[in-house]
Amino acid sequence: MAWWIRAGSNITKLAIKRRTISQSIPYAIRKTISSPQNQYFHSSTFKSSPPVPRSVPLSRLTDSFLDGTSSVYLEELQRAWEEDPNSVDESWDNFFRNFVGQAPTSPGISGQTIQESMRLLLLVRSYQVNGHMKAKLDPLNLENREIPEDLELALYGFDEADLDREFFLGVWRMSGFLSENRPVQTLRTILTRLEQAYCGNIGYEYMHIADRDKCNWLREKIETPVPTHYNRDRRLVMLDRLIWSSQFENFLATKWTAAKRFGLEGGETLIPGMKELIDRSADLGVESIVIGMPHRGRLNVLGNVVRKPLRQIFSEFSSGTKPVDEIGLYTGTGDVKYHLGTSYDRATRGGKRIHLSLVANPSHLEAVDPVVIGKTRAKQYYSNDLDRTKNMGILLHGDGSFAGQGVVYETLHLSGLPNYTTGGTIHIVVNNQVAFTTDPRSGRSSQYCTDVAKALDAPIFHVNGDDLEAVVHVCELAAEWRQVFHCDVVVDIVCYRRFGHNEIDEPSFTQPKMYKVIRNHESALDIYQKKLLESSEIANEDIDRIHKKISAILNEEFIASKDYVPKKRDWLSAYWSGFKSPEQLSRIRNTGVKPDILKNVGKAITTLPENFNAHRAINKIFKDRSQMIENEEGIDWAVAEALAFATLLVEGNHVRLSGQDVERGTFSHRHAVVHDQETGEKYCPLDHVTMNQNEEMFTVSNSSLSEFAVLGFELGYSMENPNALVIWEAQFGDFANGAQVIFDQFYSSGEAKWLRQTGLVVLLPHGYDGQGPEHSSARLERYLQMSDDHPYVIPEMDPTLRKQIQECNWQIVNVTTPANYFHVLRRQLHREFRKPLIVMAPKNLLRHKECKSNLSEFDDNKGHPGFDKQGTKFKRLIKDKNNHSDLEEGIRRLVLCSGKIYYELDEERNKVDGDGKELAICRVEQLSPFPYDVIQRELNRYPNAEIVWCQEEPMNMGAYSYVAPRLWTAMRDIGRGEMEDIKYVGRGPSAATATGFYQVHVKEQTGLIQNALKPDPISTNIMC
Ligand SMILES: Cc1ncc(C[n+]2csc(CCOP(=O)(O)OP(=O)(O)O)c2C)c(N)n1
Ligand SMILES: [Mg+2]
Repeated sequence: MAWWIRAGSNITKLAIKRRTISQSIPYAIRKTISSPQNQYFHSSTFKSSPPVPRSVPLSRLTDSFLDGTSSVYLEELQRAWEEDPNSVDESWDNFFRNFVGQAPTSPGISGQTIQESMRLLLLVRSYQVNGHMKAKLDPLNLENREIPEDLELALYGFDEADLDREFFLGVWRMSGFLSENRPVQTLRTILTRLEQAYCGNIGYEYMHIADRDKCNWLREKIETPVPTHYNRDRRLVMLDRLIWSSQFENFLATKWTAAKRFGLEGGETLIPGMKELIDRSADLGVESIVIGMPHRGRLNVLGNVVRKPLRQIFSEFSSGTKPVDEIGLYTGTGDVKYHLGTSYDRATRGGKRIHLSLVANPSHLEAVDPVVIGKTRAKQYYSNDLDRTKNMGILLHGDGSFAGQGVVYETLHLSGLPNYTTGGTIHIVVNNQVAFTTDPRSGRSSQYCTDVAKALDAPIFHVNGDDLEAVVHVCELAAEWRQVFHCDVVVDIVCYRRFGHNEIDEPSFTQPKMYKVIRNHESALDIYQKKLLESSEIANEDIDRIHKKISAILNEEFIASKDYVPKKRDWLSAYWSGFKSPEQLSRIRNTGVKPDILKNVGKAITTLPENFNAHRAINKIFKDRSQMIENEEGIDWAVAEALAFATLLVEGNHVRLSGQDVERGTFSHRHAVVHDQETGEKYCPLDHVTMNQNEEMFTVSNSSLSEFAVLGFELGYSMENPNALVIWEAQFGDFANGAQVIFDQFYSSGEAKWLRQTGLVVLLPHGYDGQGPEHSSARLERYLQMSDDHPYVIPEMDPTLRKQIQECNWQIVNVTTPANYFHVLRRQLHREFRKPLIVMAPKNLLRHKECKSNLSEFDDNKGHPGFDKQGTKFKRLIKDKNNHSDLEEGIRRLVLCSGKIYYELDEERNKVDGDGKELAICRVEQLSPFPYDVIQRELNRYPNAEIVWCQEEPMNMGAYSYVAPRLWTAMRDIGRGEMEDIKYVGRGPSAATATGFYQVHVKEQTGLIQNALKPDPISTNIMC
């Protein structure tokens, strides 16, 4: 521990001791130290001996004001002094010298004076650290906060009589009160400004930030010589905006008395605050803002901030959001009005235009956070916003959800990561001090609902929501902070909720006392109007004029809303023009690539630079890879993936792969980034596929250890521009359940609810190889259950008319060859629509000797097994390997399966039916939407075969319950049998996904494989 901590503590003890003494013997000590000479500090004018250093036992070092932040400060001083004793004030020079036993430079300095300065300094620090505890944040004044002792003068040995004495505060290279231009001040001046700055209607929390420049910047803004004053023009604008905010809610309340709108009443100052924040951001260079927010005040933000036409909002209130009379136009399922998103260009106060988009969100609080951040990051990429000053994210939160939802923390932690940062998000908490019916006391363990942001070094500005100008002030400050420091900041608007959680709720059931106060509490608008009238700057007529103007517009818009005809779907942003909605047929394209391109990119992705000292094993891998390309055979999974990425890059697309440990690959198979063993330098072959390739065009990035936030981020990223292959890979498929909200609320249903497409790919490692219950299953069944393709109706399957995929919510594949993986990835971009793709990714197939493809299967030349009428493309079903003819009457069993179990079945078949005369095995590569046409083709090929569905997952898991009704539908349609003709061979129903005992696993696995291929007919389902 630094010696000065002991010193500081010593002084604290002195201060405490002195206070105790002064209580019994008034002023006894003060008299000694406040001799007339030291009212003005001049180091040369008085002489006394320096204080004798005294050590304090460690056990007594518990003073609160020598906590982390004070210590950091003093440590800084010590460091500065050690480097250059002249860099600190002479008094401190002497102070430090005393403690290290050196002779002071100026023997005339009073130790007592030094102590006074130090105590004062500690007082200032205490205000900086804890002043917010005394700030008047609660408009209802119900808050019962204890004011910390370290904000009391007495603790530092001062009292009333000292107020008009001048003190020396030091001349540290410090902003605000401790700046060089005001070293000598009276205690009263210091205290008054400390109280004004830190204990008014704004509570600043920033002393947890370790960066000195950032703290100084804030001190400069906070510790101003006089409080901020807005001129009449600014005040009129603020007033106008507050009236808009207040009248908007009143208007909705009177027109739709029983509708739920999650009104903003009690927190109306949010709207002028946000508008000022946006104006200020635009002044500072921001051109586009992505906003994410919950239900509270959403309509108000949509109408007044984003400027969605009021007539449209009103029309949606009256008739819902589904457009009528638009036959054939895809409308999806729609969503309730307070979840919808929109985007508009808005004029700002400074005469600029700024693009605002409010992202649609589900009811799940905070789930939209990472989506907004991902979208913002994508905007930065596509607009070449290298310093991230043109595109910014704003997230609004409720107090309950900000403190309670883990995704908040997960999202905050993306903020500083190189491949996820957006250069700072502005968070605004509409802190109405209640969450539905829950009081903060029951809702969180931390003092503030914003404490989670302290982990990030984000400054937090708490503000009394009744004080419009204070709200505006901190909103502007937040905008400035973000543009200067490019990191997150939090504005906590402490307000209240005038009505219940929604308009039909009764809040007094649960918060009777609070609501008694609220009933008699003046609105923020009344308070502000009064304040302006009192200042005589604005007259009653001015206020009336604004009210009348706004109410006239609201009424006009209401009348216009009656004839409002919803426009054609406005779901395609500029980048998406030409993309097709589900009802517009998109041609099926092939995805093969010219052989010379394959060879060229193949070389780029398998070559490491000369003089690069890769690990020996990596060198071998790259050598093998280069052989694969050269010999045009034996292409493995990793090379196939890299070929897909490389060919997409050559075609000008952006490729981004993120997830835990994806650079190397969880199974040490990808090696997308290679590390020089001597220099530690990294090399990413896929960054060198085209000439002068933009560094970010191919991005592969290890992510933070979060599923929810990272998947949400990639989802948001993928929605910005369709010409990108964006992939999230789970470490093991089972971990994806940590991101379940994103799957349920966004990924599977976003297009249906909000008409927003995404081509995001999710890779979920899946497969039973004896690793136990947690690392075997990616829970295929869950995704299949959420697929919306009809189990009993076969859609149009003609290749020229087929829209099956377009009409479904997503695609789920369980691919078994490297070439098919290559094509399914490329297919994502080679079509005129975008659709989510979930891939059950392999584990042991990554190195399986049979799981290899020839380079010809990737190319577009005729004559290889992947080539058909359309050219080379993804195969939804892989036929039996024995090249059977169109009719094989001798085959007695058709085993249908999916995924890596195929290779085990095939191995067994080689033993029991080497020439493939009796058994046929087909792989269903695309499970959803179900490939009815090719399934029927295979059923017709083997008219006498028993039909078996074989899977390695337990019966209640895997694809069985999804496949069974669809297979039946396919069979029935061609008179090929009924449900009971489908025989199941696999594991029995189970609670756990897999056994934890390896021996049991082996027994089950061999059992199911042997049973699926056994010589006797299969008369009943077999469970192993
Ligand atoms: C993840 C999630 N859990 C629960 C809910 C149900 N819910 C809706 S609003 C609400 C209270 C939110 O409180 P707060 O964040 O303070 O916002 P406020 O409504 O007070 O503005 C709850 C629990 C939800 N929407 N999302
Ligand atoms: Mg709340």
